Amino acid sequence: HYSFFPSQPRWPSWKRDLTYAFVPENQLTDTVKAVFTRAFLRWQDVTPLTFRETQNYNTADITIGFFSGNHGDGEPFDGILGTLAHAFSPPDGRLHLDDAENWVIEGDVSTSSSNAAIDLESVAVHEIGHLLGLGHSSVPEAIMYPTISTGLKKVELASDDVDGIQVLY
Ligand code: TQI
Ligand code: ZN
Ligand code: ZN
Repeated sequence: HYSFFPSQPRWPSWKRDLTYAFVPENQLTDTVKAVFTRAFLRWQDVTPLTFRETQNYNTADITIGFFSGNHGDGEPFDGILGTLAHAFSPPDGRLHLDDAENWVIEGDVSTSSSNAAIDLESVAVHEIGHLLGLGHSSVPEAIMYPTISTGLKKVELASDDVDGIQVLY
């Protein structure tokens, strides 16, 4: 079953059109950005929310970036595996990914699927769930289930994820 953060935070009802921006220093490729476009669409499809990229990092509701080790928010990354990414609950909007992981994008030959490969899109969909206010689910099929196998792609929302997000929005 789905869960929420304590006190059930969510984006306010007057803010249904959310903007997101990538950390400018990361200089991410269009391939990486497209992964997030797809991940946001999963949630947009089942809520009244919309997501749009903005170039204005300072005014974006949601910010996304890759960081390594200690990056200033008290939740340092730990190198390969362990913590892969984290996102803060609404209305914070920060989504951070561990730059040390072997991130893989399906169909992108420049990302290797060697050892400890982590599918970027799967993690993006999960972390956006946190950004929107979902905690973890006890349903193994759910995107918000707190385990993923290395090399596995899991990007389709389960009915449990949809039920949970539709309670919030
Ligand atoms: N990062 C944890 C996560 O996003 C951070 C975390 C731990 C957390 N406990 C939390 C976030 C409670 C919110 C509430 O779950 S992680 C997975 C999964 C991680 C894990 O790096 O361990 C995914 C990131 F679900 F597969 F285990 C992404 Cl998809
Ligand atoms: Zn962080
Ligand atoms: Zn999680």
